[in-house]
Amino acid sequence: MAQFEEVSQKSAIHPKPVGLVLQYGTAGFRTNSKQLDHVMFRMGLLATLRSKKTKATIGVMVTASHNPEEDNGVKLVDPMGEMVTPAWEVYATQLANAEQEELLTALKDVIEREAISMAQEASVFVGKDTRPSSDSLSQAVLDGVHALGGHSKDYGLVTTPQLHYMVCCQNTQGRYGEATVKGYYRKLSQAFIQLTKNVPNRTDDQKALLVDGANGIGALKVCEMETYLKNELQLSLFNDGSSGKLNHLCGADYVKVQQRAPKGVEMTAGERCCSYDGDADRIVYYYSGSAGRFHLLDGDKIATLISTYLKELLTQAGLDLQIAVVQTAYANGSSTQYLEDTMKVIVRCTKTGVKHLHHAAQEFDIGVYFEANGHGTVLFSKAAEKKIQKLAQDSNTNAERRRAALLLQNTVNLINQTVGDAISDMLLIEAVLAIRGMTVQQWDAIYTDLPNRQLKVKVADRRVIDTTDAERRTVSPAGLQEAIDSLVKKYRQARSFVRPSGTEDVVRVYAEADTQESADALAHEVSLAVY
Ligand code: 16G
Ligand code: ZN
Repeated sequence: MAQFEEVSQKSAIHPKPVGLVLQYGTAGFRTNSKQLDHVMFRMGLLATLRSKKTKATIGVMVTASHNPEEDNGVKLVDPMGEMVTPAWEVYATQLANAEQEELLTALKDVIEREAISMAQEASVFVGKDTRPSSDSLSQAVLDGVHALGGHSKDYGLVTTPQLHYMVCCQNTQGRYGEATVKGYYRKLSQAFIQLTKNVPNRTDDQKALLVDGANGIGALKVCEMETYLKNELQLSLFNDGSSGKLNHLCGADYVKVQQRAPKGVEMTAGERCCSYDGDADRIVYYYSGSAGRFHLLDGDKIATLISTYLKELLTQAGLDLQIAVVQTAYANGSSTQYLEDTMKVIVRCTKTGVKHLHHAAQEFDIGVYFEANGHGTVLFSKAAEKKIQKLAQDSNTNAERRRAALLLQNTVNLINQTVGDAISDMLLIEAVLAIRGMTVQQWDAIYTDLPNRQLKVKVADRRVIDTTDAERRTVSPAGLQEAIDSLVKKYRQARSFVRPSGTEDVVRVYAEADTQESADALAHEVSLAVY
């Protein structure tokens, strides 16, 4: 077939290094950018097949998120803007690892197994982050799409969540919004302005926010968006990419793991600051307290703020909708306790990785999900959205209920439900703080984090560690869990777990306890037990 000849010819321009083996991990392929050209071409092929199979537009994002600038990566986006379904992650790995002469066989194998009609049209949206390697790598993706006769739209530089949003808009015929970057800015900014316009006496201080753009795509995009916000938010942007290196000593991952302010951000006491990661799908907040102490507000604090706000609005609106918060094992024990015991919301724990949280959140009327590292969003079921909309439009409803319903409706519009989105989350947090008249310190004081420590351990083969119970317990190697249990018993309010990383060749250790010294000691002792 002519189509396959084209694939053969073009793949020769994107040859696979012999013997190189890569794995579609938690968030796609990720490694040094020099090893990825053939993977990109092949993901262009696979996205085209996925598009034919689903008869919908598929997304391909070229990014390595918070990883160093020299790395790159690629993730596939399914029709509703969600991460690609796990069965196709397996195909992605097979296709990426097929040696040059096996590529057509591997491709035909997918076509056969999925009974794909090659006559079906295909459409693929492509986006990329600001890494120097992203230009040529996204071109390789496009080459792959075209080699199989697919149509493409190249969005160029966009954040990961913007690309997810475009795919969802396209496949819902505009019901979710317009599939353009401007359409995204308009939808989010209008919702933000609607939410904040009736907040009395917002001072300039309350509108001011320091943003660390991690020297990445988020910095560029939040700048573009600023004019749409009509001064309702006054951003001071640091690490905007004009001089610093991507993710280097800055960005959400650095701030969360190091528990310190990023380089280059000049913050004065009490000022609200936030950091995005390299592709702007994560956000964390922080401020400098009295005596210059650094205070971090991570994904758990964000989930608490948002779920508290939503629960209050539901009560005011008199809407009987079930709200749940989805976390991972990394969620600080204090946050879980506060949500369950004080807030009385349902809390679920899933394995690490956005797709797991997203999936669990879909089971509720309203599912708020956040990883402690700042990746998260809120999902509303279709039925919940309808109820909210109906009440917001019901002129017979009393004023208080209607006001709450209108706030809920604008909140729905402000949220990017396809995936965690630093810009959308930032606007939501800013709106919630404004509406509730809260300072960052008051938000921080909702509960006090238990001191905690994360460590990485290099082992010969991390796959010998097998976990259960949403990664909170190990089942192998034999004896490890018992060892952890007995170490944990030595400390107060203590908890610890280990899990193999899905993105690096290491085992991760997490420990929390009543004091920082205890958390540090426990993490250290557990890491010794892992060897
Ligand atoms: C990826 C995941 C992130 C997760 C992290 C864990 C997505 C989009 N990203 O970055 O959610 O927290 O991996 O990494 O799913 P680890 O397995 O190395 O700890
Ligand atoms: Zn990211």
